[in-house]
Parts: sequence; C-alpha cells; structure tokens
Amino acid sequence: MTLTDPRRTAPTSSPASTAPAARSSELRAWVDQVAALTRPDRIVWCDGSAAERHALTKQLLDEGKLIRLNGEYRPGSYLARSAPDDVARVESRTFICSRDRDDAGPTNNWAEPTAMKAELIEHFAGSMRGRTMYVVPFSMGPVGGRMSKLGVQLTDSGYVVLNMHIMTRVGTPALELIDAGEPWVKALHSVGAPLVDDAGVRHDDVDWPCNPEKYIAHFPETREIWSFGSGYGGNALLGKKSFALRIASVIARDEGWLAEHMLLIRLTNPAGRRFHLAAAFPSACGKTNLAMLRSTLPGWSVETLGDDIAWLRQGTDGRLWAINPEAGFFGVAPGTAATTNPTAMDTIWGNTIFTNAALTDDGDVWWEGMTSEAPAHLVDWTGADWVPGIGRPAAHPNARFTVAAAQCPSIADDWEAHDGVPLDAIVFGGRRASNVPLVLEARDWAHGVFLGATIASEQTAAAEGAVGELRRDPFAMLPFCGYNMADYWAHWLEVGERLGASAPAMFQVNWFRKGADGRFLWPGFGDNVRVLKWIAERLEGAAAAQASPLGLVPAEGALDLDGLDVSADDLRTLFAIDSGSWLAEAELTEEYFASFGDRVPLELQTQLAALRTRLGSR
Ligand code: GTP
Ligand code: SPV
Ligand code: MN
Repeated sequence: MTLTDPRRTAPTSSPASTAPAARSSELRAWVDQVAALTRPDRIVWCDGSAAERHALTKQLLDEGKLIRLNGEYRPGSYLARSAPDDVARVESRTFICSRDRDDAGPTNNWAEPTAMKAELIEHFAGSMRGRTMYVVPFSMGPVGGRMSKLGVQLTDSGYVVLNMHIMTRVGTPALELIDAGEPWVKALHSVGAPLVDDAGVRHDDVDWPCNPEKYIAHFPETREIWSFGSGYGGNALLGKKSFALRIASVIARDEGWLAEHMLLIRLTNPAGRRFHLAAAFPSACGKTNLAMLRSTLPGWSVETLGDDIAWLRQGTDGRLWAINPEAGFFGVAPGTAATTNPTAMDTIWGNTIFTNAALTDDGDVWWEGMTSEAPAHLVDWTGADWVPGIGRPAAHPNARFTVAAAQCPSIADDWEAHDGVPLDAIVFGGRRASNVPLVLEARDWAHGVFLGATIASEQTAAAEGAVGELRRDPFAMLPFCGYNMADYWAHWLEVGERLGASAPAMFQVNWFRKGADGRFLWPGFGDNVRVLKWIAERLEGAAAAQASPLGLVPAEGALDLDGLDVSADDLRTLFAIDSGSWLAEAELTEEYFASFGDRVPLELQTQLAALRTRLGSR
C-alpha cells in the first residue's frame, strides 16, 4: 500500500533532512513516503552518538519535557512526567493484523490489515506537522550477531529516541547492515499531536504530547509496526514488546526459535559450576528482581544477562541458547529499594531517565517503597504538591526507570556474546496468592509446556485493568504473542521435540503465596536464591524431590532454609496442594483451552487429563 495523505491537495516542499549519502533505497523510499504522509518540519537521521544524545537532551530540557535531577545525587539523570491518560501499555488498543483472523487467535485484538492501514493513514496524515521526524536505526541483540535482528523506528518523539538509545543498539552500524541488504522491521510511531493544525495555525507544545485515541498495530506478515497516540513504554519504544516479542514471535515461529518474555541469569554454585536460567513471569511480577538477585547464601551468586526479553534458539551443539535482545532495563520503580533490589538501586545511580516518579525538594526521585518513610514534601508524578497521608501515591504505580544494562553491577562480562548462553533450565512464575507451591519441577518438556500454558497471575499496574483480579497469562505472553496462542503452544512442543535429550529442564515458582492472614509466606527477593539452589541441585541430580500431583517438589529437608525464619506451618502452606481447589482450577483450564477451539495441541489436553487423574488418585 502506498502512503498518501487523503486530505492533501497540493504537494508541499520536502522537509529539511540530515540523510546520510548512500542509504538502502527501500529505507529511503519508506522514509520519504512516511514524511509525505505525516509532514514533519524536519527529518533527522540518528547516528546513536553521545553528541546526538547530548543535543537531544538539551532540547528536551529547553522544551520542559525533561527535568534535570540534582547532579550531586543523580548525575546525568532526568525525570519525565507523562500525561495522566498515557501511563501504561494499552492492551485494548493493541492489534495483531494478520490476514486471517484465526492467526491472531482469541487472545489478541484482530483487525484486517488493509482496513487497519486505511484507518491508520487517516490518523497519521499530517500527524507530525511542526515536529521533527527521527529516523532511528537499531539492532535488537548485539550488532551483527547471528541471533540479532534489525529495525528502523520513525518517531516524532525526542523522549522516545533517548529511551531507544538506552534500550536498543541505535546507530550507524545498524544502518550499515541495512544498507548491505539485511532484513529489517519497519516501526512507525507518532504521538499523534501535530503542532500545526489543519488551518495552518501553529500551537504551543505540551510537556507530554499524545493523543486520546491510540493504536498499537502489528502486521506480522509484512513485519511492520504502526503505533499512534502514545509516548509511554511498550506502546512507543517499539524495539521492545512490539518488535522483540510480537513481531519476533512470528519470525521465531517461521524460523524455528522462540521469542519470550523472560529474564536471563547465570547462577554460580560454590564449586564454580555455572547454570543458565531463563524465567517467564508476567509484567510487574518480579523479573527485574530475580534478574538482579543478591544472594543470601554464601558461595552462590547470580549474574544478570537480561530482565525482560530473551530469544532462544537451538545451537549447533543441539542445546537451546539464549540472548537478551535489549541493551537496557525499563524497570518498575515503585517497590525498588535497597532492601528489595539493592543491585537495581546501584544500577540507577546516574545516567537514568525516570518516568512518572515523584520529585524530592532537593532534586532527586522518590517512589513508594524506596524508603520506609516518605519525605515530608514531594512533587508527585502529576506535578502537584504532595505530603504524606494525602491519600494518593506520589509516584505512579507503573513509574519506570530507563538505564543501560552495562551500568548494572551484576551484569555478566559476556552479556553481549553473539551466541548467548546455553540454557540449563526454564522457569515459569506468576503472582498467585493461593494454590501454586513455592517451587516444583516439571515431569518433562510437555508437562513444562502445560505449566507455561496455564500460568495465571493477579492483575498488576503494568497494563490497564483492575489490580488484584486473576488473569490467565500463558508463558507471560498474553499481551505479547504475535500469533494464535494455541499455535504458539504447539510451536513450543515442536521445539522440545527437536531438542530431545538436550532440552533444558522446566520449573514453576511462586514467591507470592499468602497465608490466611494475607501475609506473604515466603521472604522472597535475595532468599529466592534458596529456590534457585534447589533447581541447580536438581539439574546436577544432587537434590532430592518427591512426586506430587502437580510435579516434583523438594523432598523433606532438600530446600536450604538455613538461617531463615520461616515457621514449619508456613512452609507446609507454601507447598500445600488442595485437591478440591486444584480440580476447580482444572475446570477453569478446560474452559480456557476450549476458548481456542480445536487448535489446542492434543498433548496439552492429555496433560490436563493426567493432572486430573493425579489429583483424583490422591
Ligand atoms: P515488567 O518489567 O513489567 O515485565 O515486570 P518485571 O517482572 O520485571 O517486574 P519487577 O521485577 O519490577 O516486579 C516488581 C514487583 O514484584 C514489585 O511489586 C516487587 O515488590 C515484586 N517482587 C519481586 N520479587 C519479589 C519477591 O521475591 N517476593 C515478593 N513478595 N514480591 C516480589
Ligand atoms: C511489561 O509491561 O511487561 C513491561 C513494560 O516490560 S512495557 O515495556 O511498558 O511493556
Ligand atoms: Mn515486560
């Protein structure tokens, strides 16, 4: 489809552009077409340099879109405050526009691609008037790596460019690979707030331009992303969820690999043996915390490789290898503290963009949970005065920090290795107040796929919706799978077949089980290393396990609780399996599977039947 502005009558002069000399003709043509449609004043081709970052930062400060934090406390760091209606991913406005509706499946919003593009063209027409359009070439994964992929984002948001600089590898090296003919993904983004109206009148800008009408549209067959109306997080930093998960999951299906919402870590035991783990947890359920775990067990340590996304591919040795395609962390701020995630606190010492945090009187940031006592006065995330007891949070619950992964003290030396790391275990987690034990091991790959497919979690602040409700979030991919979820399960089963005996083992964890009194039963955070230790010892064949209807759980005494203050009662509850409530949950799983019709792999139905048998036979 050609991109033409339906409202445009006469051609206008081309915008000023900083286009470098020799550029891929396809890229150049696309940039020209989008510029003709969106009509920016200027086009800036980004080179990813520090000078570019510096100039852009200065501009955003001048425009009031960033607030410089006190360099004594937070050098090189800035605060951005979003519009109150643009604070999180908008799943209700996220679309998978495959040709066939069934390829998007019942868990995605579907729209017919030609109709969606026609609708979007109406919105993009003139949407960048008065603004600069940035051409942002980037690589997901180290530039030139075998598992890496290229993209170009066109955006009219300087804030987005600065965040892309941190979250992806932006710059000329990526552009050179595109010039050389490597495939790349087209990612078009506009905040949808032109500075010049239809009558040609120029308006003042606002601190956080966006549009009440939002679209985050994906075209899996043509590997395109069109995002309109939002400047926040996954809606706008298109390398992240849109590319590295939604589009990449489709590329991965076609090419035989996996694009996953997983953290990636290396665990080292006292003997120096290393284990690599990837873990899928739904949004705001503890991936960043686990990725940066500071061990409370002597001799055991965790190195960080990634905190949100992992790409998994079978290597020439037959094993499953993983990379983190991102270059930074876009982490949840509230709840991050020296007590819960000291490594994250050390990572964000400076050179960090904070979005929707509160501002202290001495020019630093604050959020709920950072300190046990709130400062006596703050400016909250909306820019209003705030004092303790005022009855609303000072930071938005989905306030985030954007920081380079390289700045993390626990980042592994080889975190950018082109081939990644060989996986020993895959872990599934969720936020479950009941039913799911602290840890269990899958009986085999197919059982692990069943565990992944049946993850549920209580709703968090990372997306819109009522906090606390239980929602199914298979593989933590519910909002991120770019194709039919049932086909995705079948793909996981197929990958397992190919891996055979080289496949990583699979586990399920739950840090969030609560007692009758509503208290978390497990201390969590640094003490989660005790669970990782059991997993590592299982991998070595050293730790004892016992069968349960749900899978293998630690045998009496196998979980290292040395020096930990967890009562015997709480421990029993952490592992309690109530057949009645599990049979009820199996009922819900059956209904959930039924919503996918006959596309659910037979193997998963077999797993569900086997679970019921095991529960009944207790
Ligand atoms: P996205 O970036 O949204 O994909 O999420 P994430 O999984 O990286 O989220 P993050 O690690 O920031 O999760 C934050 C939430 O998990 C906070 O509410 C933490 O307090 C909570 N959390 C993390 N680890 C633990 C734990 O071990 N125990 C308990 N009780 N809460 C935890
Ligand atoms: C998530 O919601 O899982 C995130 C944050 O990691 S965002 O990038 O905004 O999607
Ligand atoms: Mn995430």
